[in-house]
Amino acid sequence: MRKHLLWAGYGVLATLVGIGLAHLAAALTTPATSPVLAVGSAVIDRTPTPVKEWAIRNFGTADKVILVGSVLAGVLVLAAVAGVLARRRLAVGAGLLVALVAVAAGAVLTRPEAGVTDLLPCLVAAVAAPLALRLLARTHRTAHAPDGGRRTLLLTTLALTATAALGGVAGRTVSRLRLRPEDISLPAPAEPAPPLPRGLDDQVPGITRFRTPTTDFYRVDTRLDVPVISAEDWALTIDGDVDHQVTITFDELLAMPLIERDITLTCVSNSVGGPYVGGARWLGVRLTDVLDRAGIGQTRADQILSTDVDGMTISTPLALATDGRDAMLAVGMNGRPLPREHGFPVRMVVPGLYGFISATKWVTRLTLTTYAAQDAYWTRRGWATDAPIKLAARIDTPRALAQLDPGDVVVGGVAWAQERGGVQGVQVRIDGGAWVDAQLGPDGGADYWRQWFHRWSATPGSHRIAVRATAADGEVQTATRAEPFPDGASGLHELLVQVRG
Ligand SMILES: Nc1nc2c(c(=O)[nH]1)N[C@H]1C(S)=C(S)[C@@H](COP(=O)(O)O)O[C@H]1N2
Ligand SMILES: [Mo]
Repeated sequence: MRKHLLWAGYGVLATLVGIGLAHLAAALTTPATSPVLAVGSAVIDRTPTPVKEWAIRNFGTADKVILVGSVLAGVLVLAAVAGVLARRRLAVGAGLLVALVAVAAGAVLTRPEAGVTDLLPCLVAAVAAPLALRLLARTHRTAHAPDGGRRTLLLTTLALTATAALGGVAGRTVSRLRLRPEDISLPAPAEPAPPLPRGLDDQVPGITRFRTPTTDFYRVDTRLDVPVISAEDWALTIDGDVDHQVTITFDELLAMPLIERDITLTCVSNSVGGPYVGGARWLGVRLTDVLDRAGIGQTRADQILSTDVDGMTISTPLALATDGRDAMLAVGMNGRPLPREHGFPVRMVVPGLYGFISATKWVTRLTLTTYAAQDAYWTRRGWATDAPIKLAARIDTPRALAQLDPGDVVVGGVAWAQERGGVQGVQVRIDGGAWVDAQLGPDGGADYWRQWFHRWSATPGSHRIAVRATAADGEVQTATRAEPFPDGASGLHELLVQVRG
């Protein structure tokens, strides 16, 4: 038994050496081609929608950490088996390790824009892991020969552990360095946004900030890594059913008139009261100005199929994107170039539509086509093609199940009503009583969220707080419950609190 454990350990160590060095090779070339990340991405793309929904609901943004952890755990179990097999016959154990790498290579090659050079990290793993296993097997035999050599075995183990760790850490460091933003300066907007009024941030403790700081902005995408694109290499092609196909460089894009807008981005995966929503100031070129370069006067298209740098696709209803709303190809966020996580160098932002049908990050192609002819990533997974952001209000403070002192309690949060003229009113209801008007924070524009608060004299006991929003177009937020799939959650945000006696 002890022998088995020892050999299982050799298998795991050899595999970690392969993974660590491959991770470094990937960081230096294309981060997404790191074997574990590639398998993780392949799993994401093949996970059935209900399972994905469940994972996002229960683990939130940690779903990816859990996914990569599970993939890694599975690999290491097989690696241990390979080690045990190598005890009898090295070739069998090494063969299993190579087979594992082959699975990862398959995952790398199924990535939409994969090329042969993307196999480099897998190649590194396919060579390093079996070599490490052989080294361990040989040193083990020598160590257990009559004349000993246990010191050498210990040193070999330590050296290989260090190699694996250094590979992993160096890979991480290189990736981090490459993720640093590029030093570019953006022109001033031709149409600046008015200054954003001071929000209720300092007045209502616990309320969501009126302007989401860029570093706190939610991130939702299908990737485990962040693409590294240089503005100089970037270009946008507009093709499909257009008068003439055009390609625009980053400098050409910046030479067009820029607009600046405060827009609240919202993810369809939010359950009622969910966290994936943020307010930022976006700088970009009007989408219609860009489409006009290619000419869409004669088009029979009904969707804009946008493609990102790795071939991931998002479709946006053409009629909605060009109906006069401030849809843009954004280059700036909160006064700075886009961070890489949020789409550097260029992303789409379309007010009023959930991100999954509008907010393509790292966008490189806009294809004018029809829903009948082409399906985007989420369309194939059953999500709606037409998904306006639903009118919603969220309670930020107090927290659900909070223990409060009786007396004055400030209930507060945010509400959003993009492309409905903005939020006109917010009402609060305690214990199923009458709806009472909350006070609204300042107006940041029709496509921006609004903060609200309500002073409540809390009495001892358990209480239920509910909130609902009204839009400027008269719509009142529905109480009818719907899950995020397929076109966004609805229902009222409601929570329980305890007031001490
Ligand atoms: N290339 C690409 N763009 C994407 C996605 C993606 O997976 N890949 N996710 C979309 C979704 S679902 C949302 S809600 C927004 C989120 O943008 P953020 O991460 O900047 O907040 O990006 C959208 N753009
Ligand atoms: Mo989303």
